[in-house]
Amino acid sequence: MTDLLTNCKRTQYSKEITPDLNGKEITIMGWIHEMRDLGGIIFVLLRDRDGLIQITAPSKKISPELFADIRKLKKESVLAVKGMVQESPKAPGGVEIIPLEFKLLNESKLPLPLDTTEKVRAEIDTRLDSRFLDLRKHSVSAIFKIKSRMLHSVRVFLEKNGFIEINTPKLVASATEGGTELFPITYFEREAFLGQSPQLYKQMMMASGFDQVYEIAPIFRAEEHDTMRHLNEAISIDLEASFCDHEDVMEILENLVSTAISDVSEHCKDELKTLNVDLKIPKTPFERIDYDDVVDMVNSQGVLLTHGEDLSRAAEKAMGQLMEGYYFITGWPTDIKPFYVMPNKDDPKKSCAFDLMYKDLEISSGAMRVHQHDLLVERMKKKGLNPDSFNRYLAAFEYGMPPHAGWGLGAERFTMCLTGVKNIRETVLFPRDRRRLTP
Ligand code: AMO
Repeated sequence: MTDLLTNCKRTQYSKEITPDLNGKEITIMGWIHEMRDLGGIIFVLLRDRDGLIQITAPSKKISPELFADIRKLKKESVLAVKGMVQESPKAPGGVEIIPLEFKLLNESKLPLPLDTTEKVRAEIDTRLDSRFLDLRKHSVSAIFKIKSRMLHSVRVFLEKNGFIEINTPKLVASATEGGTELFPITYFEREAFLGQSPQLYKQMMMASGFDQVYEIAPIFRAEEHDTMRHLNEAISIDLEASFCDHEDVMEILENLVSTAISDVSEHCKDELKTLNVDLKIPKTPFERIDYDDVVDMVNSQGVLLTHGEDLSRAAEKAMGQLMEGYYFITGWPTDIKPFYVMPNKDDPKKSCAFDLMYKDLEISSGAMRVHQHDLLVERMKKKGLNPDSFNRYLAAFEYGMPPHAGWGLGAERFTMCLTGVKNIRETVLFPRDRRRLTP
């Protein structure tokens, strides 16, 4: 082991170094963001997770050896700097550090595959190829701090409301959301699939009497299309609740969304500022628009939507033109929703399914579920599915399945709403799409 960190511990992050520490000795650690050598004075901008701090090395104030060593430093190398805080209105944050000594913890190779100072823009593919470097940019890491806070507040909200976190298998035997989006894998002697939704398991947990459950986990979808809204691996925030109908879980969803937004706007001020986002906390209840009215609204925009069809991208965009913030689409035709969705009892052609939209983006879908065994079998057959391949799931409906409802909320799509980014890949550390399996 090296003794690089012996007697060398970080005392502060950059953003904790404020003018009131004037004259104090501190130790900071980070990467060299930029170097400016003006001959008699060298400025080193050091970057850590939360910000930048200026190290000012004037030849007249520090030893010639230290000055010469600083001059040799290279961009993006990792440093520990011990120095004296000095108030300086001209420096970023109103302070600078006069170095007393430093340790070069690791040197960076040059040239860099991309510019971490964001002066030179790089294409998304170049950025994703060198994602570890791309993530050093504060405008990129801000997205993940917001995503992290959102997931934290979702957990806190659900725990406060009596939900139990569950973990369900991701290696599964059958489809839930329609067969074409499955990734087949070899499971010993058999074929299996990567789970596209915890749907069947979260429903079975209702038969187990867990009452209210949630799961935050990956879903895998073999989406053929290369779009700004689709990933092949995404994180789904899934919820299921017993003795509830679709109206009940829509209320939970809108409260969760507005609580998370309010929490992010309170705790991620710096990140939102970095991203230039003015986050508005939406008022609840969100507007509910019936599918029949959506058809009329879309058609009124000159985009053709035939009754009974799912929304095309053009139809979503037409809705986005008309709707500002968050809204639900309810009363979906039963025929275009999965087998587990409960038909409306007064008008079975319509269902108890809903989507939550933000402008033109679907961020969640859910429904009251069919809890009656025979109706479920009938629905499967109608969808061309073989009930025999679902026998373990169906058994859960024969021995006391309570009425229940739930939804799935895409963590990345919700993060797009919070951060204003247009490409969903921006919200994933290492995205998986049709063309990308590394890094
Ligand atoms: P659905 O298939 O609509 O419903 O998925 C729910 C939400 O998950 C997100 N999502 C995706 N995000 C990025 N890339 C993808 N390929 C992708 N696929 C889905 C979206 C979407 O709204 N079992 C039902 C949920 C339920 O009824 O409880 C389901 O999976 O934000």
